[in-house]
Amino acid sequence: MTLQEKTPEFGFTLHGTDGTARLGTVHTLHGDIRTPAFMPVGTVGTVKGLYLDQVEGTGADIILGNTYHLMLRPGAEEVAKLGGLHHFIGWKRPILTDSGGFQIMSLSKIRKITEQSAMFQSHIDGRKYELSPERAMEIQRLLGSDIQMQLDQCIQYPHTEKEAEKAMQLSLRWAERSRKAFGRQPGRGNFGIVQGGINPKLRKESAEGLKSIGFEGYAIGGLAVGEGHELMLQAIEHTIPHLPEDRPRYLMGVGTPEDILESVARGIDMFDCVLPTRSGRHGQAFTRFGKINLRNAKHADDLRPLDPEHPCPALSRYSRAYLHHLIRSGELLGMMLLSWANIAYYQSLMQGIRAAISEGRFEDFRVATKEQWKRGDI
Ligand code: PRF
Repeated sequence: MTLQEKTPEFGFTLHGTDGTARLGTVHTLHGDIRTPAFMPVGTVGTVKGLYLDQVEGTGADIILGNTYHLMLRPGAEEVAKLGGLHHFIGWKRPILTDSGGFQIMSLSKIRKITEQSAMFQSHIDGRKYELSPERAMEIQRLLGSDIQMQLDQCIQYPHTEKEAEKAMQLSLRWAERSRKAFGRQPGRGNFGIVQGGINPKLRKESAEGLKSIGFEGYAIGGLAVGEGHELMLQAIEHTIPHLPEDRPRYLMGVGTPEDILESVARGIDMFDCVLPTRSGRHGQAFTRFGKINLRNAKHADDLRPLDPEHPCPALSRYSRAYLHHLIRSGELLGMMLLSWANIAYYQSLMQGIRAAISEGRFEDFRVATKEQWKRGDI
């Protein structure tokens, strides 16, 4: 008798709610993702400065990769030839890939958006590329990612209502084409992306349009692009009621620990952001006691670790004086330790959030966590 393994279905289980905060699990081909989840960003196939063992050790269930970067180098067909992104980088758990829409806006030089596609010049060597919704999905299929994002158009803030409407409508038409191109991929999911700037009417129209196409999950895009914390939270509040309850909700490119806490309170399940790794490389630590800038001279003689009680050595083993010295000296180890510390802190924050929701004390947790950030450790 041969044992045949059944391909796991992609899906979402909502275990419970506490107010509008949700506790769930996303099921994928490469395993489960506990939500609310923070996804460390592994843009070019590496969470910058961290070994995968460290990423795993912090409790991350999923990492993110980027269509834009990987299509330029080493190329989607090349990654496929090497056995797919999981095999290439040695990560066995779920991977989400972004579609490229946002990176074209923020990174590439010349770009031209037409109904058909986005044309852009590589930020690496200036070569010209075309990315259509169909090609964005093809690339993500070649990479073998577990969650594949539709191609969308994200605009900057401030914007006019007309610009927001135009980008939202184009994103909706691209959503339909992306969905068709995704086809059927057992164990993998395709997420639509809500656009519409900060306009409630446009957000509603976008969410309802995506819902009628039907996706395995729904992302909120076009935020954290300069509008600020309060307007971002309002836009989330205007979007959430129009999204289905039985699908995961992903807030793209967000954010600070406070953004995450407040967005979870409003019903978001998934997050990604370069902030913990990028600011780690610049000497900034996120901790239970708030932000600590290790470049600051006041840490030069401070023998305390960032957080003596944290299980991650990056937070509990190395003194602030040493971290200060490493960062001031431009040492690789300083950047690596702070990136590790920040991802570890973010994951412990998510674990704390999940425990609090599961025990029905999320509101107390939210208030106490923010108070601790404000109080610091002195
Ligand atoms: N669209 C896509 N990726 C994104 C965004 C978006 O709007 C954002 C916005 N914060 C981050 N990453 N495709």
